This record gives sequence, C-alpha cells and structure tokens, in this order.
Amino acid sequence: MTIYAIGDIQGCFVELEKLLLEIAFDQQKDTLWFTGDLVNRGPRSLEVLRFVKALGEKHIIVLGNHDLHLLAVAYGVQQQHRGDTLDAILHAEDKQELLDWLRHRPLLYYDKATQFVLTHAGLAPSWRLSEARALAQEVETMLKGDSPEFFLAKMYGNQPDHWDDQLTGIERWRCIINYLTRMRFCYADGRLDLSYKGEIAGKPNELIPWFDVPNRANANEKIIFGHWAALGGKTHAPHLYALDTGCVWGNCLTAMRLDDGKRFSVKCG
Ligand SMILES: [Mn+2]
Repeated sequence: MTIYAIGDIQGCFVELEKLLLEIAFDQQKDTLWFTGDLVNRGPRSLEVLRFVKALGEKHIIVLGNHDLHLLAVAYGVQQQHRGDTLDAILHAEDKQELLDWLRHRPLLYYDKATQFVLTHAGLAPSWRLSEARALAQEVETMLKGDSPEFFLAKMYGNQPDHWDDQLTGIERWRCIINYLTRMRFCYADGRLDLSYKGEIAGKPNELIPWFDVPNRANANEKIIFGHWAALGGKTHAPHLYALDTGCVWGNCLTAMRLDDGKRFSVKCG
C-alpha cells in the first residue's frame, strides 16, 4: 500500500485528476491523504467533495478553514464571501450527505504506523502532539454533534489569539480552530497573527513562521500541512512537509509519497 499526501485542492478538480494520473493512483492499493481546503475559490468544488467522499476508507482528510466556511454557509449561519464558489454544493441533491460526511472529518490525524501528523495549518508551538490530538477532538465533538450550527455561528473571530489551557467554551474552541486551520505567523511567545498573509521575505520583524517559534514543543514530529501557498511547498525546518503549492492561484497541485518523500506536481490550467 502506498500513501500519497495531497495539498490544498480548493475546487481544482481537473488538476486533481491530472495529479492522480501522474502518480498512477490505484484505488485498490493506494491511500490518499488531503491537507484540507478541498473546496472554494476554484471552479469544481462539488466534484472534489464527491470524489474524495467516494474514496471511502482509502482516504484521510483534515478540515481546513474553507471546509469549515462551507459548513457555516450551508448551515445558514454565515454569508458567502466575495469570491466564494460554493453555490453548486449548496444546490446539489446530495448536499446533506456531503455536509454530514464533511463535518465528521477530523481537524488532526495522527498515523501510528508512519508517525506522520496531518493538519491543515500546523500545530500551535506550545502543543505537544498528545495535547494537540485531545484539543482537536474537542472541536470535532462539537462539529459532529446534533446542532453544529450553534457552534459554527460562533466559530469566527481572531480572538483569543494566544493558547491558554484555562480557556473555556467557544473561546477555547475558536482558539484551537485558529491554530489548526488558519495559522501562518506567530509572535515569539506563540501568539497568533492572523492578518499578515504575504511572503516570509516581506514579513514584519516581530512575526515568525509558526514552525520557527523558539522551543516549539512539537519540533520532533513529522508534520504534513497545507494552507500556506506563499511557502511554495518549502520549509527549511526538518520533519515539516508543506504541500499547498497554490493550485487555485495558478501554480501547482502537489502530492508527496510518504514512503520516500518524493513529490509529484501538476501545473494548474
Ligand atoms: Mn486554508
């Protein structure tokens, strides 16, 4: 069995099909992991959702910020943003099945056999893996519950921006979601900055990529993540595998074979 991890697709279904040809994907033998943000901004989110769901046990996906946004819009607690391309899903006859499947997906996946960690944005610098897994599960429990709309309605916001185990309720869950699905830069003390989205080269002095925060508690973990197209798939830090190569922005869609780290890419368009 071969496992491939694939970066942010964001509705680029044609490129996903090309990438699967490139890796000669065999549904009988291979498993696909996805870094999240399956949907939005690109043209064919509905087909991406249907395809990934139909993989059944041959896939793992962790939720990204755009996937959570889709859930919030679909449950009627958030408006679509300018540039959103979620309409086809919202009008699909299998909409409810797709949404139910999506809200039962994890925010963090840890594979015991390979010891890889998969999350959309990364892990808060202060979290050990065991803590991160427990915190992700707190949010997953809310999403899977009977009334996800109450939770989704209060999910949005940049505060609190610093993890503290004393946080409770929605503030605690929002902080967990922001670290797992929206994080790029932090301050040296691990506080999140959610405003600067540009290149590392042009960043304000006080900001540090989350994986470079000093004394990161999870620095020995092998972490696969997406979300950050401006990295171009590269980090200088060991054990970190950045897979968002900006397909929806006209760049590439990338897969990594877990066995040997070999990467496969297809150009967008
Ligand atoms: Mn994202």
